[in-house]
Amino acid sequence: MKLYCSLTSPYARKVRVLIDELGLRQSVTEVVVDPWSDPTELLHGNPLGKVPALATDDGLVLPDSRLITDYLLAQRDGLAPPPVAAAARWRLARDAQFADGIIDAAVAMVIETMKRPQQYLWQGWLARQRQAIARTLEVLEPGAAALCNDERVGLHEIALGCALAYLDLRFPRLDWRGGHLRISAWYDGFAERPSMRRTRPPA
Ligand SMILES: N[C@@H](CCC(=O)N[C@@H](CS)C(=O)NCC(=O)O)C(=O)O
Repeated sequence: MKLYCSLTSPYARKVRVLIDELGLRQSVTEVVVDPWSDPTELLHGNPLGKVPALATDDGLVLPDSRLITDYLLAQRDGLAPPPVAAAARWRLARDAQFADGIIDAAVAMVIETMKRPQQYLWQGWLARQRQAIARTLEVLEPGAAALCNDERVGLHEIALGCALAYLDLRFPRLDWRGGHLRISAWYDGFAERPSMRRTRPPA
């Protein structure tokens, strides 16, 4: 398989971490591209022009980190088993969606500050994204004692780890740790997992 990715994309990082956690590293070649420069090889398989995109061994190219995750999990089991109780399973699915939402908000802020011409900068939009991130961390904090860093982790943990790492990368002065001591304590350990260390963006 081939994974089209960039080394800073938090969506791609979720997939790259998952690949390592599933022990699929030898089965996937990473092809590093800059989606913003519209490389032909990416557009050929993924007309949406976004990373990540996964070219399967059957020649199909799958866009979107969620779809790729589903595909990889269908190939290989290796994450923490889901809770038996449906309510607990839905809660973890919600938390994974919240983590993805933090990534969406952070990426929206990056586009606003790094891609949009300066004269069109929309401060209200930036503030809205910052508030969404702050509110979501507030909701996740009370349950953070249940976040794990065992041999097998869950999708919600991978997504949250990649979301927080992206906040550190792009917005080091955001201080997401303030007031979120449980999440912060968990993240410090999670960030040292081999999968997270391997996928650290270059300085
Ligand atoms: N929902 C997609 C989002 C992917 C995405 O927006 N990736 C960014 C990189 S962080 C990208 O390729 N942006 C280029 C563009 O928006 O044209 C996913 O989960 O994979």
